[in-house]
Amino acid sequence: MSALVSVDGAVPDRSDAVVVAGEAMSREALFGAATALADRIVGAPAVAVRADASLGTVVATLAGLVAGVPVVPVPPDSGPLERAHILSDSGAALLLAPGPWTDTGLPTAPIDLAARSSSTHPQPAPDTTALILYTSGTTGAPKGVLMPHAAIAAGLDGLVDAWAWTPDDVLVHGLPLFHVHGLVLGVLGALRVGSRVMHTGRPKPAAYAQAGGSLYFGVPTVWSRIAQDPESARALAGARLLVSGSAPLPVPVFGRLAELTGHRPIERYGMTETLITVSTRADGERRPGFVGLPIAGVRTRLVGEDGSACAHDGETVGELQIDSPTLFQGYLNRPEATAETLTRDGWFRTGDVAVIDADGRHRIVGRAGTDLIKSGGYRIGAGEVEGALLAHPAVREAAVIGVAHPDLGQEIVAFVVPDGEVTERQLIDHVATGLSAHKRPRRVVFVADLPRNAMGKVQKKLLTD
Ligand code: MLC
Ligand code: AMP
Repeated sequence: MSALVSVDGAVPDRSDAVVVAGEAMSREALFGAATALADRIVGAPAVAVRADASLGTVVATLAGLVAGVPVVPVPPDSGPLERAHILSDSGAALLLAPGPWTDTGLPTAPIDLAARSSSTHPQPAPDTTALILYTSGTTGAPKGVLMPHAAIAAGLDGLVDAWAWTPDDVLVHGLPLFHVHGLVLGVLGALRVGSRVMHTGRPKPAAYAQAGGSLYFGVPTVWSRIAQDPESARALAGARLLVSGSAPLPVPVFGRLAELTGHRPIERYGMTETLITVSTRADGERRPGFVGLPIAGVRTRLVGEDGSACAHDGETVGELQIDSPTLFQGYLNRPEATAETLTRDGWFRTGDVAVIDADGRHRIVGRAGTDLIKSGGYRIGAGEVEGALLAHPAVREAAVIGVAHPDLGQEIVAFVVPDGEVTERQLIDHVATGLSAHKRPRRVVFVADLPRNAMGKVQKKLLTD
């Protein structure tokens, strides 16, 4: 059994301990099915999971944890290009999928929710890779973040402490099960704590309102949509804690939520590579625009452009760097990219710009570059979308930026120098045939040329302006 999550009888079980999109299972049944699958995959170098919002995804992920086999969650809407990259780069030997996905070239095994096994698997060592999470960088194809069992355990225990999360909680969310927020916090967190979890399928305001939970997770786009739906928002008044993360929560949304629900939301900050490192505490001050204090075991510092330490005065802006037991083990097959994320003394460079006040409260000001876009809480590399556009025969040049958007935080906008006849819709659809749906540009602006500096580099700042 995995030390990260287990059923040990200490937590009372029930038939609807885990509910995903209307399907329910007890913890015991879940672990029985996961162990049966673990029996079949044990010894594999890695397994890929078509990570749709289903109990199958939960069982398959647990099977990997139990067997000590790294799990690679694959976005169910990923286009053939992105999917082929993830499957070959990760070295997955098998694809676990609730339904057919025939074009992958990998052997596929179904996930049987009714199977049961009581075999005992040896506990994986703490440094065993639990998950390989694909995430976008500024350029090129997504990189596989190696996340070990011990980091996930440390990260979840820090949140349990910060949020006073107990087995009495009922966690509700509807986030994708292939990223840290939905999968690590939203599934493994609940299983580690022993709280019930109800996944709503999609994170619609009405579904959150009907769920009757105590602890709610959402990205800012979800909270912004709830804040615009007063009836759904008021239904959350009986909750214990509303938690926002993955992108900045706009201060007006914080205010509106507080007004309608009676709860000042908790905001927390993290990254795929670091898990959640900074959070407002349930028993602490909840200040709009701030993400709170480092969680237990995490150290943070701010570093200026000249490499010197910045004052923690609430005003001086620097790069946020992190030293934490929750850190990844590196990017799979990418030693140079991994080395670039670390300082000489071993701290992780987040690429986020922040201030810290005299009481240690953190405020994220923005990102250092323009090439990582956050749209609806999804991280999108401008370079990957540009590459997909350039593969179209009627595109000569392309530059992709994130533009401020009231609902999504940022929206993806592509500037394209055409080479022949092509429409905006054709280019948006072209991106979607290769990459995940959320990487599609919302808008394509056709231009005669792109603004470049003397070195020939595209000046994205001018495009944004
Ligand atoms: C989108 N649509 C488009 C389009 N883009 N149609 C045409 N052209 C385009 N360019 C379609 C969508 O497919 C959808 O259709 C409809 O438009 C509405 O899209 P949307 O506005 O994006 O809304 P929605 O699909 O409801 O998604 C919003 C959301 C989603 C918030 C639910 O973005 C989401 O799940 N975000 C969570 C991301 C996340 O988990 N991040 C965590 C990363 S981990 P249709 O037909 O489908 O309705 C991390 C660590 C940490 O960051 O700190 O947590
Ligand atoms: P991802 O790897 O998808 O988890 O994206 C990580 C990035 O999301 C971080 O580097 C931040 O830029 C952003 N992020 C996450 N949480 C917050 C937050 N609460 N406030 C501002 N930005 C955030």
